[in-house]
Amino acid sequence: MAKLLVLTLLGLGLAFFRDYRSSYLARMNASREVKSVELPNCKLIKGIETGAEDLEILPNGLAFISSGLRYPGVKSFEPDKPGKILLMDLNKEDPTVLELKMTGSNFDASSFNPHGISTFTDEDNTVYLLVVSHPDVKSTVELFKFQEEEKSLLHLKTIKHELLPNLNDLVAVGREHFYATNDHYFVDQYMRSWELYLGLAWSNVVYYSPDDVRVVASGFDFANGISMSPDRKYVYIAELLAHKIHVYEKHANWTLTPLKSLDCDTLVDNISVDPVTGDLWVGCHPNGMKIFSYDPENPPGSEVLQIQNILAEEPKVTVVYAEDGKVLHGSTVASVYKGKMLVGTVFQKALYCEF
Ligand SMILES: *[C@@H]1O[C@H](CO)[C@@H](O)[C@H](O)[C@H]1NC(C)=O
Ligand SMILES: CC(=O)N[C@H]1CO[C@H](CO)[C@@H](O)[C@@H]1O
Repeated sequence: MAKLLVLTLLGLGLAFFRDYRSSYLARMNASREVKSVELPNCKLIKGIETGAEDLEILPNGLAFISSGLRYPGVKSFEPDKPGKILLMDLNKEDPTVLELKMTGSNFDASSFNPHGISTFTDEDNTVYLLVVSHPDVKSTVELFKFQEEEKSLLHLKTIKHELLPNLNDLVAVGREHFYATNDHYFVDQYMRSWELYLGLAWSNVVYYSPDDVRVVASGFDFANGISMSPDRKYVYIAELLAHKIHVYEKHANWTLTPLKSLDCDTLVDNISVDPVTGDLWVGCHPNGMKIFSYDPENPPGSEVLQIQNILAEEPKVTVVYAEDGKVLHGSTVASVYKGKMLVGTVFQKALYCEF
């Protein structure tokens, strides 16, 4: 009898883990093949070899690129070097990147570990750059003022808060005012893997302003990229491991209410919104498993989706670019400006394309 009980318990335990394992593989979309979609006029950007995890293009064609992310469990080609912010002028023919100097008396550039970024332009046309950073595996938002003449970023402030424990990305609505995703990846080594493995969906979205901070959406299986419609009425959130883009309605009191979600066949990372057309451009991982266990012989693939009319009953989803990782390992973000497109990756290169 006791033996039977032990066997039953063992069986139940195995079944439990088998279920979780298969759901884990499905969430990671472990075995999807990538059908290649090529673009004719693309080239790798010189000077980007350690990732371009996030990027944002200003309406005037200047692009900010965050490079050199060190993320536990994910490959880094320069694990001992601090990250940096690069600038690229997409109005130039054959644009190149330039590393922005970072200044400010209270800023420690040696522990800078940039992740998601967002800009805010005020009435005087001053551009502020907000950067999620992970100094010593913690999470902060670093606020910089962009000084175009000097090609530098003046550090103004470090923002930390107990409701911002493990940040991924943010979208600025003011100078010190944003929505941010906590992917819940940076809890600790042990919990991180179990949460990811079991799909506990502890990830959330937080509204931050200097005098009001609150969780405005929760229960995500790894909330990743966050962005906003050009009319600022809707917030878009990418739920990486559920393969979904969520649309939330934003209210005057900054609360968010869910409006709809769109299923994608891929792990959705960063979302950028074309300020002219309102289309969403999404950097995706067709095979999430390969991101977390890097093998140069079998690298993670890349995929870029364009989503038109997201509010319509049947939005139009186009795979603009896809390949098996020979060119780009694990695309995280894509953004467009006047017939040009930039595609970034977690830890490797970036691509510049002309349509
Ligand atoms: C915020 O505004 C929405 C829409 O007007 C309303 O439904 C909600 O109750 C408000 N929430 C709070 C906390 O004020
Ligand atoms: C393991 C797994 O769930 N793989 C899926 C990845 O996505 C493709 C396309 O949607 C599915 O056909 C696979 O079954």
